[in-house]
Amino acid sequence: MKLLIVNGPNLNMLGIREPDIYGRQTYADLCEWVRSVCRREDIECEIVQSNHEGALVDAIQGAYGVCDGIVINPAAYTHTSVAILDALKAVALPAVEVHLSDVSAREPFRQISYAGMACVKTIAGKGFDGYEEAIYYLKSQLKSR
Ligand code: CA2
Repeated sequence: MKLLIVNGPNLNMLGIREPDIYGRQTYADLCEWVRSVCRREDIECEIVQSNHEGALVDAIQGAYGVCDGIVINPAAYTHTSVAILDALKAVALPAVEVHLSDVSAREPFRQISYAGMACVKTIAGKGFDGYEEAIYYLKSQLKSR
């Protein structure tokens, strides 16, 4: 089983600013956490982070025929990107949307999620643990197919 983990703009800045919202751990810590969960679950993973919408679309398209599922935190593109929504629909892989913060309790502009419209589940407000929950969820869904 192989999962693509996609992280959007500014997530590479984790731990540097806004620790009250996103915590003090860095992006490298997040990648290590995801890798350790996947190792434990015997899942192969590829982790991609980009600040560029097209690069995120390319990464999602690249999962077609290669990965079994996608965990995606599109960051700010969550709330703006029809291109990422279309890419998720195009590859038609089971995808779980993850947000570190509880977007439902934040600004009105964060209440819309385009990517979420193509996802089987959304997990928000659980920090790094949200990625673990997403990986477990996809594993259980994929195993029961
Ligand atoms: O809560 C999340 O995971 C978000 O996807 C994070 C995005 C935000 O735009 C979404 O609404 C919710 C922001 C990514 C990280 O932004 C940083 C900003 C300052 C310092 C460090 C990271």
